[in-house]
Amino acid sequence: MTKHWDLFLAPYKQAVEELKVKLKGMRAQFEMQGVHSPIEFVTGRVKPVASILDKAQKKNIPLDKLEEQMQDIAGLRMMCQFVDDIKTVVELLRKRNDFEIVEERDYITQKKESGYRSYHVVIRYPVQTIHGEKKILVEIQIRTLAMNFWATIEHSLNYKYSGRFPEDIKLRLQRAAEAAYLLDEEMSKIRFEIQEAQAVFSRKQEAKQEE
Ligand code: 0O2
Repeated sequence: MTKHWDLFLAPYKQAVEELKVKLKGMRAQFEMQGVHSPIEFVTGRVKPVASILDKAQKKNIPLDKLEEQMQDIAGLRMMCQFVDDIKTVVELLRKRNDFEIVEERDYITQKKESGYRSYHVVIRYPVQTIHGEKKILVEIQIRTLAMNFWATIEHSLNYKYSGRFPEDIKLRLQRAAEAAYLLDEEMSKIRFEIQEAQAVFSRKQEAKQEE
């Protein structure tokens, strides 16, 4: 059974590793040009088998239909400093020709009832294997640091309460989501001040390294 899952997940693992390199590479290119990077950091993971089985059961996905129907077995996350950076990142993804975008879900203009905000791009990514090319679905979640903070906390609480939050926690999470939204708004308003400060800081760092 473990061998079966290892074989099934191998192309997903490969895709996550490859895409981490590619998406981190985008950040490195901005840095090299000395301009603000719309990408703060990138993470990636393959969904654990237990979570795949859980989700398949919840969403009634037959196990022989996982490849077509479960879009986030391979998942990447791209974190941005500012809400406007998300648009820039999505544009950059749309321009790439090493994968095809199959779906976009905007939970920023239409946040989920839980308070969740994020932009999801589902891509079909070609993995090269010894048996030829295999195209798999990968979900890329693009969000600000504030959105990520909220989602990370809510996700861990979800484990504790199995999605059935007591009313007071639900309310607090919704208020926290509102606070994260306001934080993003305030940061956007002083974006240019922040970027100027960051540019000065990185020039100082470079000068130090050259000494
Ligand atoms: P994990 O542990 O992150 O891998 P559904 O799962 O039914 O909500 P669907 O169709 O799979 O939705 O697509 P969706 O909503 O675009 O993407 C699901 C993923 O988005 C989730 O994966 C989370 O990563 C994230 N997400 C969606 N809604 C929420 C939310 O309310 N709170 C948090 N913290 N994250 C959310 P999984 O499968 O939950 O698992």
